[in-house]
Amino acid sequence: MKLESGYLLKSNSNSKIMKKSALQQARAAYRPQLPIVLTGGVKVVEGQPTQSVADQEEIKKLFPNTYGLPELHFEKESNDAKMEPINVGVILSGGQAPGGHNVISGLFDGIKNINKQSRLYGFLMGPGGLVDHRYMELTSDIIDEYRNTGGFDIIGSGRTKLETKEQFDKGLEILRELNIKALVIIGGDDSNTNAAILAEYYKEIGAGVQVIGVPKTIDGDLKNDVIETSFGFDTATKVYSEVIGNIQRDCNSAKKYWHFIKLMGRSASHIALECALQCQPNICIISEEVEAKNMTLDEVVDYIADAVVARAAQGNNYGVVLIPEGLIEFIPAVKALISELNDLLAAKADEFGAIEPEAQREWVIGQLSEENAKTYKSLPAGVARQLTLDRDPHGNVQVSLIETEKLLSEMVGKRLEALAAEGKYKGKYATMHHFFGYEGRCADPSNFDANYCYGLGYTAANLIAAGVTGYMSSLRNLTFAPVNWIAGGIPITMMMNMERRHGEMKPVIQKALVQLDGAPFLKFAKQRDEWKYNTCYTYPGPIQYFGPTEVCDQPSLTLVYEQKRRKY
Ligand code: FBP
Repeated sequence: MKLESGYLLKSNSNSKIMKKSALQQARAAYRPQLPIVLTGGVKVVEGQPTQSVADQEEIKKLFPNTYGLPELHFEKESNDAKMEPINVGVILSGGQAPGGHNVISGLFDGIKNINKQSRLYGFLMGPGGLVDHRYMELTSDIIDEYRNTGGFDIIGSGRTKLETKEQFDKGLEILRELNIKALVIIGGDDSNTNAAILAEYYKEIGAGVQVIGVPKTIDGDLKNDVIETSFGFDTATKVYSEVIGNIQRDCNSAKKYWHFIKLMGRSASHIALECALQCQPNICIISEEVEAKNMTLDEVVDYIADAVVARAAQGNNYGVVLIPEGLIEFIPAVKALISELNDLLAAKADEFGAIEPEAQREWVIGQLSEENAKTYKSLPAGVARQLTLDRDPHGNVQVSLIETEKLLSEMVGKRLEALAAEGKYKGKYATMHHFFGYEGRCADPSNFDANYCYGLGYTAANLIAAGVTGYMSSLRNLTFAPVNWIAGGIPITMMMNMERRHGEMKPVIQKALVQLDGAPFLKFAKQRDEWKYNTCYTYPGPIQYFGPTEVCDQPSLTLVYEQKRRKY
């Protein structure tokens, strides 16, 4: 169903009367910087054939047409020959991340540079728009409204998982009708996994449609040796760091609360770690470390209570604790429980669905192994129930719905009561709870994300021009000025391994978790005891869009520390 041009624009905001803030107006004029190699004619240089990160034989068997492709990078070419016009489709998939609109504007400008007659179609509300044939043409008027803005509202996003042949075939109908020869999927690890599967299928049946992925997610867990960071991480962590800094200042002024702050990021703790590096809170829990040290929930609680007791002894009954939202999944006993629950609920979905909600807890306990039933019973009823609720379409527990910050602060409170009874703690313990996630996902992109996203979109257009499929758009060298960034494409199969999903082994992009021997974690670990007992808060302040480069253009500390080792 073709929707009137500008459908979402109008339905969202009645754009004709939409009032623009002063910042919006000034920001619209920002011109993202492109890598120098993309500013004229471009030549494609092939690297060596690639291998998947693990399970090579299985992945090769599943992707016979797109496995082993070479890495590509672009070099400058004196001849900027124009090509035939091309029609391209674009999809925003999954959670919002700052900069998505700039990927689309970079893609738009890139295909117009190939040929002015090229056309861009946006599929509405995520991958579902492709299957249901809901789309709109993105014209220059619409694109100009959204340059350098946050959000995904230009075409909307959704979490429909593209996985069946029927969906792929249904999608192909509309692609053929619109004469679309390339589809760009802007998404996280799961959506890019599906992009690779779609690319393989279209290649196998000779559909004549290229599929290109773009690495998006505030979580920062779609990265590896060849994809330095996903877009949105930089802006989102800057927004959270601003607010954490403000809370720290409030906390240090009133000196009466312990603030428990949960931060988005799904499984990985990259967001919490980056915010800790930026703000120097008293405590930041890193889920990956909890797992590696085989810690129990009680041990995590003891670690926090230790800080509360020590600070109270100095008369400081206040502090800040950062908690990654995926923590609960990383407590080894809970992880084992979730894994069994995933298989159980996949195998007996109908039986479970037919049980009255009040009886579900007992039914689950009766089905689980003894060890996991014990863990399940030990969790507060609300948290245990959350673990049995619907997964997202990719099979993930919806960790953002679990109130870990309250769970921990209550458990710490109980521990302090016990310590007080033993005469080991004298202090006041008043708490505040926060959850930062949605606050940062649609912020106007920082200069870094504005440039990075525009460049990723423009690179995607060049990959389309190169005629390749099953590639992810890539920019590297990101701690240098954008003009020096290296643009190219990485075969998505290179990032894949086999993992258990919904009770079956599936090919998926390997998630990047915090590496405990990586530079960002080591920097944090070196300083955290100092931060824990003393008050060493730093206050990053709001994102600056205009001003000196050291204030406006700095990439995340995670990227800076990770890339220090790397030489190009
Ligand atoms: P993506 O992985 O799709 O980028 O989404 C990231 C995220 O923001 C997570 O941090 C969070 O757990 C989840 O989305 C929340 O999902 P929803 O938007 O469905 O509430």
